[in-house]
Amino acid sequence: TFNYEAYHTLDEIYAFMDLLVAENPNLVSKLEIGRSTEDRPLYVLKFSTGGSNRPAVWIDTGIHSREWVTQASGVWFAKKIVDDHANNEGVASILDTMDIFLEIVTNPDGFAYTHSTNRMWRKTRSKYPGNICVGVDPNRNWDAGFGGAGSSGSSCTETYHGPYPNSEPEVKSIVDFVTGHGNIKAFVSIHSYSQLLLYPYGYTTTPAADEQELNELSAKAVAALSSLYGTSYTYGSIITTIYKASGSTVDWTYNQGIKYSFTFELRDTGRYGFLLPANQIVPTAEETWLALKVIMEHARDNI
Ligand code: 0X9
Ligand code: ZN
Repeated sequence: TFNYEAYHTLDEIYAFMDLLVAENPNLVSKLEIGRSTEDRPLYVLKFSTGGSNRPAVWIDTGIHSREWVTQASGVWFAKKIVDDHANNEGVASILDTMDIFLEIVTNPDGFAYTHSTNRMWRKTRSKYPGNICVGVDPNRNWDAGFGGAGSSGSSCTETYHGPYPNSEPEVKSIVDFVTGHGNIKAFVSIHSYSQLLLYPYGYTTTPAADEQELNELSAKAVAALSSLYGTSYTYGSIITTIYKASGSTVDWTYNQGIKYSFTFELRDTGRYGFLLPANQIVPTAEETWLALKVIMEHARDNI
């Protein structure tokens, strides 16, 4: 049986997904939304109890490959959705009206590289003619303030935005999926670390049109998260809470009309940083799930 209290390789996570689908064929299916630069499949798990093109929640983990607690939490979320559905509790009622899409390994090339070569690799693994260094920051590559301050045009930096918006297949595949679906109501992109819950914008100080609602929802989500183990979270807009970041995921999704667009930065606040000990995986996933449930329920109740 799968060990949720350990970090896993890409192959192990792909095997986990296949087993989850095989054991729960009437709830879970696996979509391939594209291929990575190194031709790895980009898999999304779909949790659906029926209907067609239902309003949906999107969750991605691991777009920054070194943020290992996020992919590990994504695995735990997948199992939690299945268990809640089987026991008719928790998220089960959400699945009566909404679908959930979960991309666990959003940057598989980077993730494989963190296992094989450099545990601290963040970016994709694309190569462009004329660039000295490999990789693009997939959280600066989106078409929202692309190329602005809070991103870099130098390929050797950690925040290199890439040659043009959506240059990275890992990004473009999500863009095509979201626009093709057309009915996504909440979009949550999960990073680590810093213990933050963030909403748009990152590229401009102009407040989001829904700032007040997003702020109040964040407060509720963070309260739920903290209720489990007392983990303290800060929340607010990206630019006012951390720093200016241009071309980031949730700014693009928000501008597409997905009102409930959020980024999490999971545990911790820097003691271990990206190297969070494995014994914190399950507690991190459990507490995060409480916040996600608040966001999903709010989206469901405001369709
Ligand atoms: O810099 C980032 O991309 C994120 N921090 S991380 O340490 N995970 O790399 C924060 C960016 C804020 N989030 C969004 N703009 N979506
Ligand atoms: Zn990140």
